[in-house]
Parts: sequence; structure tokens; C-alpha cells
Amino acid sequence: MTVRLTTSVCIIGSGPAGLLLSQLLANSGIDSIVIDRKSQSHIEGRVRAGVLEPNTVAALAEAGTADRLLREGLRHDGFELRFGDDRHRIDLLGLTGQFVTVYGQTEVTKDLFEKRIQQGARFYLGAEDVVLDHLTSPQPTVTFSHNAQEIVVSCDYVAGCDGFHGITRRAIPSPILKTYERSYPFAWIGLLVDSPPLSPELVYTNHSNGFALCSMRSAVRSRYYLQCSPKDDVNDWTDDEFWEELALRIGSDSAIHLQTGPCIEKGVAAMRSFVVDQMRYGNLFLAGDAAHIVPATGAKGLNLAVADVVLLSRGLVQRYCHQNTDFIDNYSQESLARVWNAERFSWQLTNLMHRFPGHSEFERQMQRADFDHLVQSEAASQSLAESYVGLTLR
Ligand code: RFL
Ligand code: PHB
Repeated sequence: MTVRLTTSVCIIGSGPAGLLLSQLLANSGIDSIVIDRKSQSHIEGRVRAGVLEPNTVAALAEAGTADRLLREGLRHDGFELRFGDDRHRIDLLGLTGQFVTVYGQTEVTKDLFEKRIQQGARFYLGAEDVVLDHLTSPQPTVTFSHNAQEIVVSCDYVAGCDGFHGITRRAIPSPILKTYERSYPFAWIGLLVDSPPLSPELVYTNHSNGFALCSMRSAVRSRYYLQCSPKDDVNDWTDDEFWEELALRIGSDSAIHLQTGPCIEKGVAAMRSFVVDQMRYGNLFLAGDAAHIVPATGAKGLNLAVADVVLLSRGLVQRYCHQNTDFIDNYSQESLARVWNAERFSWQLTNLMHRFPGHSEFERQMQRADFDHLVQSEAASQSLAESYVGLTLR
């Protein structure tokens, strides 16, 4: 038997973008249904982002989902860049008057799920074979199977919040969909460990063996990353090999402070830049990783996803509460301007901090000169700091 449902906005994907969009719409009395192919525990367990821009924290607070974030998030007034033995602190607070907050994506999704479930939101998790139809008509449909039942949702709008590997972007006919892409010749292997972080601030290192990042989730939980080959699998790195290589890349002065421990999670992430043009097709709107990917170096992915759904929800609120479609008509253009700026920054920091297998001596000298320029020029450091804390979301 087919179950037929109706809603205003059918949201595909229950990651940070889909969850927050559903919350923001609910806060204005707009109904939505959220569909994801994974379970809640799987989604909450994805160890990804850690650094939240002030905009992101403000958006989550405005949505009413930031109580724990405001209590437990770690305020970071700066971070360190290292090039070989040389160190340069980017004083975010001094250079921009702002700071970032370290709070894991796992916690962001837990907080959002908790509030949505409390409010009785309609979720279909573990959905299979999601298919979109009639996207250019006033009544798109989303069909999927759930607990062996076929479900058909009729809606006004579909929000594609299903990440880079989702299906919504692929529902846009290829002659219409334009994409821009760059794959980097390296990946990151990340390790999560229950031991205190190396230092109170994040440390990004460019070592002759490759990039390393010392990050954290709390005062007793650390997150470390190493540049590795894009062909590497997690099983290619034992924990001991990871710790040894990290100690080498951060240098012996720091390595003596490194507290290792049993690994809780280990994963390899590809490094890619990707942008879709446009983020709208008929009554389908793309948001977050479904529309764009940034290499993780700049810590922008989740922040961009949040900025997208803030803009999209504003547009939908204007449409439903004020019968004004100007904002949803501008959504793609407005979001893409912000996305390209974050792409530029993430590409710049990725280029500065990694070892590129094909680089000539000249290109390495250019990297060095870029680092020295940051050290010598407060204006250059300020520009980097401004991008790291993010553009104000008006
Ligand atoms: P998500 O989180 O990928 O969620 C998409 C959801 O859609 C579901 N889905 C489907 N559902 C139904 N049908 C289908 N066919 C579906 N296909 C997929 C999935 O199950 C999933 O639940 O996308 P969203 O919401 O756009 O959020 C984006 C962020 O997750 C991502 O940008 C960040 O994690 C990126 N990122 C970082 N961003 C930051 O802002 N700051 C950081 O410090 C940061 N660090 C990182 C990162 C990403 C990393 N990796 C693993 C790529 C560090 C790393 C290592
Ligand atoms: C993280 O803690 O996962 C993290 C922090 C900063 C980045 C990327 C990832 O630039």
C-alpha cells in the first residue's frame, strides 16, 4: 500500500543543513518532512567539522538550539601556522574583534535532532530509493521506501540537503547543471583520541613530509590530521604509525607534549573543491555539501551549510508569511557569492599549508614567500583572520 503525505517543504538529508532548515522553518510555522537514508545514531556519529564561525553560533542560537553549544563550546581567540620550524600566530580577536568556537559536528547534530524530536518533527530515517519528480511543477513529489512501505510526499518545495554523494543534485538535468571542480593530489587521515590536546589553540603545520593539524573537541578529547596519499585507506595507517608521523611533522619541541591514547575513530577524507551553478532548479533548492565542497583546511563546510539554510529559510519565510518570492528567487545568487569567497579562502590555505607532490622548487619558494608575507604583514594576517572567522551574514 502506498502512503501519501503532504507538506510545504520536503527536506532530503538530515545532516546539519537539513536539520537546521527544518528547525528554522518550524520556528516560523512552516511544515516540513525530513528524509535520510541513514539512522539518527549514524548521522550523530559522523566525526567531521570542529570549528564554528560566529555566524554559525549566532544562527544556531537564533534557532533556539545552542544552549549546550554556548555552555560547552570552546572559545578560540587565535590559532597557529607553522612552516618548518617557523611559527606565526593568527590573533583572530586582535585582528578582527571576533573568535571562533570549537564544538563538534556530532554535538551540533545531536542538539538539532533533540529539539526537532521534542517538537514532534516528521522524520523518515533509513529511507531507501529516494526519487524526485515534477520539480519544475508547482507540486513536486518525493517517493521513497521506508520500513517496506512506499511513501509519496507532495510538497511545494524540495530542499536538497543530502550532501556531496546525495541524489538531489543529480536530479538537475545535465545540460542545465554547471559544475566547477578541483581535486587535490592528497587526502587527510584523521584520528580522534580521548587525551588532552597538544596546545590550547589549533596548530596547522606545513612540514616537508606534508601537512599536519592539531585540533580538539574538548579539554580531554583531541582531533589530529595528517596529509596522506588520496589512495590511502585507514588500514594503511596503524595508530603507532600515525603518532610517529605526527610527532615528526610537529617537531620534537612539541612532540614531547603530545599525549597519545587509544584511537576512538579514524578516517580518510578526500580533499576537493566543488561548486554547482545554480543552486536552484524549478522548485528544488540545493544547500550545503549537496551544492558545494571545500577542502577541509579552511574549516568552512559546515559553516557554509548553515549560511545556506539561513538564507533559504529567510526566503521561504518571506514566501509563506509575506507572499514575497524575491528572496527565494535571489537565493542561488546570494549563496554562491558567499560560497565562492569561502572556496577562495579554503583553496588559498590548502595551497599554503600542504606539500604538493608535483611542486617544483620555485613553487615551494612561493609557498615560503606567502608564509613570510603573513608573518611580516599585519594586513595579510588580518585578511586571513577575516576569512577564518567568516563574512557577516546579513
Ligand atoms: P552532510 O553532513 O553530508 O549530510 C547529508 C545527509 O544526507 C543524507 N543522504 C541522503 N538521504 C536520503 N537519500 C539519499 N540518497 C541521501 N544521500 C545522502 C546523508 O545520510 C546525510 O545524513 O551534509 P550537510 O548537512 O550539507 O553538512 C555539511 C557538513 O557535514 C560538511 O560541510 C562539514 O563536515 C565539512 N567539514 C568542516 N566544516 C566546517 O565548517 N568546519 C570544520 O572544522 C570542518 N572540518 C569537515 C571537517 C569535513 C571533513 N570531512 C570528513 C570531509 C573535517 C573533515 C575531515
Ligand atoms: C577539526 O577539528 O576537525 C578541524 C579543525 C580545523 C580545520 C579542519 C578540521 O581547519
